Amino acid sequence: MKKEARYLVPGDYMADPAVHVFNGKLYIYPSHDRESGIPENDNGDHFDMCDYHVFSMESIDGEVMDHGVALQVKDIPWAGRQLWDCDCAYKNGKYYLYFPLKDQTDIFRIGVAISDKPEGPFIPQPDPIRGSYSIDPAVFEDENGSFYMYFGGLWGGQLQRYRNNKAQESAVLRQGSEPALPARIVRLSDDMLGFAEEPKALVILDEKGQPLTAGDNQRRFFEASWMHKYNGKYYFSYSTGDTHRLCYAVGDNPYGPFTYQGVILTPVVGWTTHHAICEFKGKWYLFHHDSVPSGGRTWLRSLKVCELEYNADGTIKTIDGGGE
Ligand code: FUB
Repeated sequence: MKKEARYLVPGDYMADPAVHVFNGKLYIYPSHDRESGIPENDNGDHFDMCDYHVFSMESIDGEVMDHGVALQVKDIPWAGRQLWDCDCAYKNGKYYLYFPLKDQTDIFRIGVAISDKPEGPFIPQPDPIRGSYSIDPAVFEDENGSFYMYFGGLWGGQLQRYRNNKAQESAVLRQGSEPALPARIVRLSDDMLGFAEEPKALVILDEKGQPLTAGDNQRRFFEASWMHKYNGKYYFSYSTGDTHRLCYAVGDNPYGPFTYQGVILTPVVGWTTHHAICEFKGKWYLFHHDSVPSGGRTWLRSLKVCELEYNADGTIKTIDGGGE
């Protein structure tokens, strides 16, 4: 592919890609942005998405096939509102779509829906995953066949409501030199429908081995977890939210700790930044989004892909997002 990023779905607004290779093809699981008319606020109410489409590609420069509606809010028994970033995993002949959605009390939970095909349609389970909370599930299969979910997001993603996996009476955002609120990691149960353990904190350390602090908003975790493995190392990547970067940290196992390494993507046009990293036919790609085609409307985002390159020491070459 050419060096510039390519817009993948020019006729519609798609964001928050999760990407996997299934049956030799790339499958993309994005959020489906729409104009709801809800004013923009820090709670993210303007991200009022109500369905998912799945896309596939046989080559990185080729046609992007839209497989149509894969799951919609009105078919989810426990639904309140807002289908945010989802992800998909394959095990034993079934595809599992993991999605965050507010329940009828306006609390984000993570649900799972099942299909025989990577493109769906997906049939939702009657209830959200027991013990789940917050947003942005990313599911990673390790080489031993274990599946792990990384999740969490601050502000509208409600992660600040939880301590030790329990909801607090009032949400507290950490400040200054306090350790940053961490993303969570949990191993999935063998049937893929639940958590096999209590979710754990995912700690990101600085170059001195100290946890990143809440005040370090150029580097600390905010939302949009992704995990990939490169040369035997575990690369946890994420958005810094209010500083609009995609950053990464490297560890020796799925749980970490992870050591901060640097910036993958500088800010894009639009408030949010979100991504997936995937190897396909011997090259690595960064799937992400920006709000250029919508004229900067942050809730109407467009899906993009560009090549991602590593240096010889395993660090990732920073990509220019073209924003501020
Ligand atoms: O799409 C809604 C939210 O915006 C996602 O869950 C976040 O990661 C951010 O991209």
